[in-house]
Amino acid sequence: MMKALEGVRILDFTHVQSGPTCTQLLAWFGADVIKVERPGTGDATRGQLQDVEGADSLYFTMLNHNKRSITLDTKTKDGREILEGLIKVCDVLVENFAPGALDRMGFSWERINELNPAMIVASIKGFGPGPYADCKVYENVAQCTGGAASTTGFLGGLPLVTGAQIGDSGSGLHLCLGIVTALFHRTKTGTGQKVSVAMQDGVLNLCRVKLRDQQRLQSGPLTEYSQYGEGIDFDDAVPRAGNDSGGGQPGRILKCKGWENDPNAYIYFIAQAPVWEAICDVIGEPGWKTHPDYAKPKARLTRLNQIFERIEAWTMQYTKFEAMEILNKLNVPCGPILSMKEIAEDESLKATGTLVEVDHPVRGPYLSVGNPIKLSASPAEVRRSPLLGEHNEEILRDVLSYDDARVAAVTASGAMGNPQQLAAE
Ligand code: CAO
Repeated sequence: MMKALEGVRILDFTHVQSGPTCTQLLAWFGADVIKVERPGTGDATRGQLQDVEGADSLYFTMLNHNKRSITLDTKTKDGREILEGLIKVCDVLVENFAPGALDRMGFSWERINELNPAMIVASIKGFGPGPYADCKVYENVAQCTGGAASTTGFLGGLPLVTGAQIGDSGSGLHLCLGIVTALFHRTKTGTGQKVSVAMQDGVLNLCRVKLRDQQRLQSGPLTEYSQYGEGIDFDDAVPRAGNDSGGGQPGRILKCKGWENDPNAYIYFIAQAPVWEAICDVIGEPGWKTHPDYAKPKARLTRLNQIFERIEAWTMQYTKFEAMEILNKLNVPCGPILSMKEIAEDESLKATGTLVEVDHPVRGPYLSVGNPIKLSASPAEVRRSPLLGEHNEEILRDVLSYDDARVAAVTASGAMGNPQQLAAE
């Protein structure tokens, strides 16, 4: 079966999380991803949060599947020459260096375009053009500057960052879409272009509904927020809304049986209007179906705390899975709060390949998240991440057509790392 991106060659200059998320997706879709890493250390995440001594960390292995690795000091003469060769034969260069690093390396957009006019150059930076354009950025900085932190948490509490990596992995997803779009454009025009994603922009895009609410504030209070029902005035900026549902249907996280000892014995419950009558029946409040204080969604808005307290008295009689089963039959949108342990043991996620067990020659088997995007004619097969410089020689020979003498000369030059160490490997 032909992979969707078979024949596309990616020069992967990414590191840490945002860029590698993007190139891993491209690799899963079938692109040949050549990861260029600094000799000796490689991507810094190889050595970060290590759980098995001497083995690449899970941080690295889980973000770099299906790629090949070449070590290259791009600031040496031979290293630069190899990089130039790779630029000429690759379709896309992806990077997430600090602002200006690629230019300082001698590979400006103009220079790359000169070497390969069809090349697409895709970059992630923390910010777009503007006062912060030169700043280095990590995940939580992007969550804070893109509107996520100020709108996450409880009213009166600290702003909060979320566990979902919307700054890093979110930007990688955005960039990936930009790249395949630019590839499509290139098939029509033959020319490359720059694809840029700022992490702040990516987070803001994911916080679109909060910018919606910012503007709605001008027309009055946000009636679906709990604070409206609690009689607390709104300020001039979107407040933190706890676990309120972001949409037009009120929702909350409610306790389930065992909540006293289990931090995840909760269910997210959405009191969707079309199933209101079924909710009233199941919780034992049939009178609410016709009572003027409860029958219509608008009337319920000022009583959400009281309503959810009553629903919670019902959910607390059941485990989150029992409650889910009962509510699903009634078409009530809901979901148990799943711990990472429960997710890691979920057989249905394993059956679809969303969770995969991967073997690694140094660390042994580990669990990873596979490709969440399923293509029927191009299923993703997850292969382990490369060891540092594992494909040095293979890439020189197969991609750049170097002969024995040239491979030996480049290896001896030190451009790919300490020659003695390389010989020992
Ligand atoms: N050969 C030679 N030099 C190399 C090299 C190679 N193979 N690979 C990298 N380098 C050099 C770079 O050229 C750069 O040198 P200069 O500073 O002299 O130009 C240097 O290594 C460091 O690169 P960096 O500044 O990108 O790395 P950092 O660790 O200092 O910063 C980060 C990391 C993530 C803050 C920064 O890269 C960044 O802001 N990236 C953009 C935003 C982003 O993606 N952030 C999310 C990261 S995931 O949380």
